[in-house]
Amino acid sequence: RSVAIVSVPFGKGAATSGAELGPRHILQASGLTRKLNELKITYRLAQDIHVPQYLPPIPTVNAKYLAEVHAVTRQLGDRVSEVVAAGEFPLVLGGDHSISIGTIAGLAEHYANLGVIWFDAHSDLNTEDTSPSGNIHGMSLGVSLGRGIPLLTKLRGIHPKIKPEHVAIVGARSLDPEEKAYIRTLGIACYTMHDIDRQGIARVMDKVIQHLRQTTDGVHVSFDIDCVDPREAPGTGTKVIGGLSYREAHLALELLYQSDLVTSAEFVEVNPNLDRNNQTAKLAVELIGSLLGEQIL
Ligand code: DIR
Ligand code: MN
Ligand code: MN
Ligand code: MN
Repeated sequence: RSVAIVSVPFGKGAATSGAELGPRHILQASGLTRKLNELKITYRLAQDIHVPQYLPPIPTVNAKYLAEVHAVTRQLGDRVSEVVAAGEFPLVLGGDHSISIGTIAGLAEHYANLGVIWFDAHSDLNTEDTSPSGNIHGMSLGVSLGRGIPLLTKLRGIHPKIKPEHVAIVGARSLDPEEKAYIRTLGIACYTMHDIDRQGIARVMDKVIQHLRQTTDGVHVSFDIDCVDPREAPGTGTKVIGGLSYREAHLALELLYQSDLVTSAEFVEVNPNLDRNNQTAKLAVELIGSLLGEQIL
């Protein structure tokens, strides 16, 4: 299937600026299109999402840059929906993780039972009331589950976008107290680093794949690069020690390719300002390769 690359140069959902430079670095400096050519994957660059310079602020309790996040995610929802309607595979390049609100809004129009694999050190399940930071990238999975700011949860009129039983979080190691409680209450599948240490990433991914195969009609991979250990992925805004190794991350995505389940993907939170020799942007390109079928032999 042909890939449509959607660049989202937006970083205001995160505390540290720089994620808005992610798409350019992943595409240009690190050669994503060269990789796709090598893999003989047909692709096109969809029109970039326009990030407005200034918008009048929307009054909120505790959600920074809500007007900007809303403008970006609304457009992104339109774009992703068009791409799916055209029969293409959406590959969204962030940007910070708040943009997933838009990606998933666009997908939800086409998949009534969308599965989401949320690779992340965090669970991004905060609301305005529970967020320690007010940064919307820490709320985006919650919003897609229908929890939080109505302006965002109601995007495209589908509410909620996804169901808790269709979500799997992989790589978690930094959860706020209310996020833990919410995961337990809703019974969201959350494979923490403890589970991965204990069972191995292959067994964890087998469980995720088996479950989603039986219950969903499409699977979105939302890959926050901070799920990978900071040794391999230093160029990201909220690093947490003790993450996925280089090979664990690749193996997870190689197994997803083999499963033939994945219908869309996004790679977010690459922050070139914090990177070393473009290591993290290069890692993102290699990981995209694994998800799209690159094999060692
Ligand atoms: C924290 C950090 N849980 C928050 N979240 C991050 O601000 O909500 N998400 N870094 O990516
Ligand atoms: Mn995240
Ligand atoms: Mn994260
Ligand atoms: Mn984040």
